[in-house]
Amino acid sequence: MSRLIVVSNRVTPPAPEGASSQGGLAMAISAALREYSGIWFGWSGQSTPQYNGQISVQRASGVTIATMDLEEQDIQEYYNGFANRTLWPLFHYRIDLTQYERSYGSGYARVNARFAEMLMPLIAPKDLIWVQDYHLIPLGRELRERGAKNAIGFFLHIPWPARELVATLPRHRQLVEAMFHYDVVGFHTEEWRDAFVSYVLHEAGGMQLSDGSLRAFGRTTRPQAFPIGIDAKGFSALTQSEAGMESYARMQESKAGRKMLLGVDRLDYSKGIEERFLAFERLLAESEELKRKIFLLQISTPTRGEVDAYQDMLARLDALSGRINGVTAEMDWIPIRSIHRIHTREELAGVYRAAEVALVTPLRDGMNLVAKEFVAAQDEEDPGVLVLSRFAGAAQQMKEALIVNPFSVEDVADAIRKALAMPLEERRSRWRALWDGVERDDIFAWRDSFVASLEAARDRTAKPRPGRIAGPRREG
Ligand code: GDG
Repeated sequence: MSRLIVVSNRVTPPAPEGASSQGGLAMAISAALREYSGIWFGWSGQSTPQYNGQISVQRASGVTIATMDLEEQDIQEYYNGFANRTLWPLFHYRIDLTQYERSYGSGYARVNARFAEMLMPLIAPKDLIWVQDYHLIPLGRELRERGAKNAIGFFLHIPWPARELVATLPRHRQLVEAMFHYDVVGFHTEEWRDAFVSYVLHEAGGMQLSDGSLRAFGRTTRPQAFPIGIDAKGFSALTQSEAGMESYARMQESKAGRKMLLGVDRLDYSKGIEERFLAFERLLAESEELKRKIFLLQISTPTRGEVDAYQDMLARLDALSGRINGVTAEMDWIPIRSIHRIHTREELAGVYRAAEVALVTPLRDGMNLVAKEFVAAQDEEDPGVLVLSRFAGAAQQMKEALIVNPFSVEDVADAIRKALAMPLEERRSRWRALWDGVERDDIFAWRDSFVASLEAARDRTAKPRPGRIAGPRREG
C-alpha cells in the first residue's frame, strides 16, 4: 500500500487510541496515516526568530509527525493575513471584511514555497500527497516546480464562492492556476465544485473533458465532491462515557424542566450567531407563551483572536446577548446563556444529547460538523430536532433537518416553533433518516474515497489516456 503524506497548515499530534482531545479531522488524518504508514507535515504553531529550514520529526501513535516553525512575519502575513483576512472572508461571501494587501499575498507565496522546500526531501517517488485547505493552495505548484511527480490531491474545507467574488482577488488567475497542479481537487459539495468549474470555464477559458476533468492553463485536474463526515459511532459512544453522561445529567438538572435550544460554534462571523440571537429574540417577542419555558445555550469558542474582525464580533455578541437578556430576563429565568469556554468532546456530546433543538444556522459554511455531531449524540427513543441553514454544505445531505434561511429572523423563529412542537413520531423518523446518512457517510468513507481518487489519478498517469474534449459546458 502506498505511503500517504498529509499536509495541513497546523498539525495536531495524534492522541493515543481512544483519547478524545482530538477533533474529527485530526483523528481521521491520524487513522488514515496509520493505515498508510504516512507522514503528517505542517506548521508547529510556534514562531522562530529566523527561518532556519529545520524540521522536527516525532512518532506519535504510529504516525510520523514533521513540523516546522514560522517567523513572526510569516504568521502575520500568511496565516493572520492572506489566509484569515483575505481568503476566509472572501470565500464566505464577506467581501466587506476582505483585506487585499500585497504583503499578505507575498507572505502566502513565501510560506507555501517554504513548505515545499521542507517537504521535498521527505517525499519518496510512490508517495501519495494530500494537501488540506485554503492555506496551502499554491503548495502543489511549488512541489511540481521542485520536481515532484507524485499524485498530489487538494481538499478545500471551505466553500468555493461564485466566480464574481473570486474575481475581486488580485491575481485570482494565479491562485486558480495553482489548483491545476493537483491531480484531484476536492470540495465538500457539488455546489462548491460547480462554482469552481464555472470560474474555470468562464474566467479562465477552460474546457471540461468527457471524463469530468477540467483543462485550463495547459494542465488538467479532476474536480470532485467528497462530503466530509464525522466518526459517527465514535462520537455517539462519547455520550455513554463517564464525562459524557455527567455532562448530560448536569444539563438535565440545570434545565429545570425547560427546553434547551443549543448552538455550538467556533466564534466566527460566518456562523450566523448574531442573527441566531436576533431570531431567538423575535421568537420570544412573538410567542409570549414560550417565555420561561425555553432558553438558548450558545457555546462559542474564540479563535483567530489576532484578527480584528474576530475581536469585534466577540464584543458585539456579548453586547447583544447582554441587551436581550437585560430586556427579557426575569429574576429566575435567563433566556440566553452565552459561554466562550472550550469544552471537552465528551462534555459536548452530553450537552448535545440534552438539547431539544440544535440551531446550526451559518450564513455560509463549507460543511459544518456540529450538525452531524448533534445527530450522532441523540437518544434514538427521544431525539432532538436539527434546525439547519440552507447555506451550510451539510444541508445538501441532511434534508430531513428543518432547513432555514439564516438571514431571515422570521424564518428561523418559525422553524424553532415547529421544532418545539414536533410530535415524537416525526422527530424519530427525521432523526433515523439523518442518522443513517451520518453513519454511512462518515469520516472514514470521506478519507477512503479521496485516497481512492488519488490512487486512480496515479494509475492514470502511469498509463496516460487523454480524455476527449467536450467543449465549454453551458450553465442552465
Ligand atoms: C471547517 C469548515 C467544515 C466547537 N467548540 C468546541 C469544539 N468544537 C468543535 C465542534 C466541531 C468543530 O469544532 C467545528 O467544526 P465545523 O465543521 O462546525 O466548523 P469549522 O471549524 O469552521 O471547520 C467547516 C470543517 O472545516 C471540516 O471540513 O465542516 O465547514 O468551516 O467538531 O465539535 N470542540 C471541543 N471543544 C469546544 O468547546 N473539543
